[in-house]
Amino acid sequence: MLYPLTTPSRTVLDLSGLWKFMIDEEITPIDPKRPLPTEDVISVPASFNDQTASKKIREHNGFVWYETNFDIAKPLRSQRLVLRFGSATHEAWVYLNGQEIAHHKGGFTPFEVEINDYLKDSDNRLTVKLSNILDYTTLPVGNYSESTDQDGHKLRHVDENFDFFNYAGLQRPVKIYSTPADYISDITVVPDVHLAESSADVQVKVATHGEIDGVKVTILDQDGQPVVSGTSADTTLHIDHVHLWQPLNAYLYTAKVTVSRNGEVIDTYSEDFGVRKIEVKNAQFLINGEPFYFKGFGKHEDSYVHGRGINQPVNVLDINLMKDMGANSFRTSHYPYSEEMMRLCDREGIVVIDETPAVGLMVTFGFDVSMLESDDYQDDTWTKLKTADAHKQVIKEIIDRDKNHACVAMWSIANEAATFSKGSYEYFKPLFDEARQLDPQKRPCTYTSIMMATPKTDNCIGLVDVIALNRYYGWYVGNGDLKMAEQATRDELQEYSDKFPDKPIMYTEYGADTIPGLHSNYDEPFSEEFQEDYYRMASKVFDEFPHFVGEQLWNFADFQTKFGIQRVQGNKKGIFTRSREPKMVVRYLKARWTKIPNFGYKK
Ligand code: BDP
Repeated sequence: MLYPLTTPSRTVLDLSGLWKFMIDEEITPIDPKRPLPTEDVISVPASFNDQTASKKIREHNGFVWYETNFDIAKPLRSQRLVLRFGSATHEAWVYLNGQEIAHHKGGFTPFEVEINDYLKDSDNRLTVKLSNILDYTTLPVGNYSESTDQDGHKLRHVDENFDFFNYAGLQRPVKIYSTPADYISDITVVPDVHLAESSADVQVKVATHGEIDGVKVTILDQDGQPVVSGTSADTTLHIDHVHLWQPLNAYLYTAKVTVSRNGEVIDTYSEDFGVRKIEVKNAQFLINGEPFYFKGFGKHEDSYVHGRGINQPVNVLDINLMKDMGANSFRTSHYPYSEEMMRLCDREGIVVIDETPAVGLMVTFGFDVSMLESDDYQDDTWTKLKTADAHKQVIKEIIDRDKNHACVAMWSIANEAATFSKGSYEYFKPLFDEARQLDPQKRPCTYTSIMMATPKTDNCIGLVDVIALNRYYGWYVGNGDLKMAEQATRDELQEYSDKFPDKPIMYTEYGADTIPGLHSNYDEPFSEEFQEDYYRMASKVFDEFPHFVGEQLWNFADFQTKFGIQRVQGNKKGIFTRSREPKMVVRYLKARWTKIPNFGYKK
C-alpha cells in the first residue's frame, strides 16, 4: 500500500485539525445524515482520551463520533480522490455527507476509500463512528462485558488483557489524496544484494489500474541522480558499486515510477528504499553478511496529551536519544507504529522488529507468575480466543504496508501468547506460513515469548527464526534477588542454546519498575540503584553466550496503563520518564552500548 505523497500527478490534503467530537451514550440514536449534535471539539490526530477534563470521556468504552467539514478545490475534482486513514482505533464506520462509504476493523493499520461519487461541490461533511471495544475476537485482546445502570442503559466494559492503556480515536493522520483516473496502485521493491561484488539486483514490481501501456522505473541515488532504469511493470535493475543501507548509516535510493498511455505520462510515484541483505544463519543475525547485535528497546507510542496519537517531535527525540546512547534498534511493541515513524527509521538507519497487535493472547494474563512453579502450566486460551481471522488480516495489512521498508528487519507475529498451551502450534503454524509467503523480502519471523513458555514447554519455538525472550528474573520472579536472577537467566539461556544450537537468541524485554528520584542505600527494588544493578546483572550473563544476539530492554520510556495495584500512573520500567528525562541507568547503558559495535560483537 502506497503512502500518500504529493508528486507531479498527485496532491495530498491533510484533514488534521479540530473535529467535532462526542461519546455515544447509546441513549438517543445518532443519525449520520444530520450534522453531529455537538459543539465540542477534539484535535486530530491524537487519542481522544487525554484531551478533556472529563473522566467519563477518558474512560469511555463503546462508541465515539468525530466530524469535520471540508472543501475540495475545483481543479482537483476531476481527479480520482481517495480518503485515507493512517489508522482508526479500533473499528470505524465512515460516512460522507450522510452515506456510509467505508468500514474497517483493526486499530493500527491504514485503510482508504474513493470518495468521488459521494462528494458535493462544497461543504462536505465527513463523519466517523469509532468503537474502542476489544474482546476475544479482536487484536489486541480485551475482556469485554456489559451491565446496565440504574436507568436501564447499557454500560460497556473493556478490561485490557495487556499492560497499556486502551487509547483510541483518530490517532494518525487523515488525508485525502488525488491520483489520475488510471494510476499506480502499488509498488513492491525487493533488493537482492551480491555482497562480494558490491552490487545488487533490485526487482521493482508496479501494479496499476486502468488503461496504461507504458511503465518506466528509474532508480535515483541519494543525490537524485539516475542510476539505472527499466521499462516494464516487473523489472530487475542492476546497481553496481551499490551503497548499502546499514544500521545507523542509512542510504536510501528512490524508485521513481512513471506510467503512461500512448506516450503521455499519466501518473508518477517515488518510493524510497534501502538495499540491504538480512539473513539468519549459524545462530547469527546477519545484516549485509555481518553478525548484527541488537541494542535497544521495546517501546510504546505513548506521550502526554497525545496518548497513542502520532507525536512527531517525540518520535524524532526518541530516535535521537537512542542514537546518543549507542542503541541501534527497537521493536514496535505491541502494534504497528505510524507510517511516519517507519519512514523516519528508514532515514535514520534504525533497525525495527515490526510487531502485529497480537497482544493479550493468553486468557490467564496477569502479573501473577506463580504458575511458573509448575513445569507444565496450561490454560485454555486456544479454545476460548477467536482471533485467528483478525490475526491473519493484520499480518496481511502490516506486510502490505511495510514490505518495502529498509528498517524492517524481522516480523514479530505476536507478543507473549500462550505458546505453552494446547492448541498453540495449530494456531500459529498457519500464521507463520502466511507471513513467510506474503513477505516479498522473506524477512525472518519471530514472536516474543512469555516466561511460562520455557525450552521445555513452548510448543511453537520451532516456528521462529530468532528466539526472542521476554524475561523478568529479579522483578516478577524473585523480586529484588539479583543473585538468583543471574543464575536463572544463565540456566535458561544455557538450556535454549543447548536445545537450539542453530537459532540466535535475544532478549526482547527485561526490566524493573523504577521511580525517578527514588534512591536506596540498599539497592531496593523501585530505586534507581536497583534498576542499574538489574541491567548490569543481565548484561553480564548476555556476554557469556556466543549466540545471544541482542538486548532490547523494557521499556524505552514510562507509559500509561490501566489501573492496577502494580501500576502507579502507569508502568515505570522506562529508562526515560514519560517526558523523556533520563533515569540514572541511562549513563550505564550508554557506556555499555557505545562500546558494543553494531557488527561482530559476538565472534
Ligand atoms: C510483559 C509485556 C509488556 C508489559 C511488561 C511489564 O509484554 O507489555 O508491559 O511485561 O509487565 O508482560 O512491564
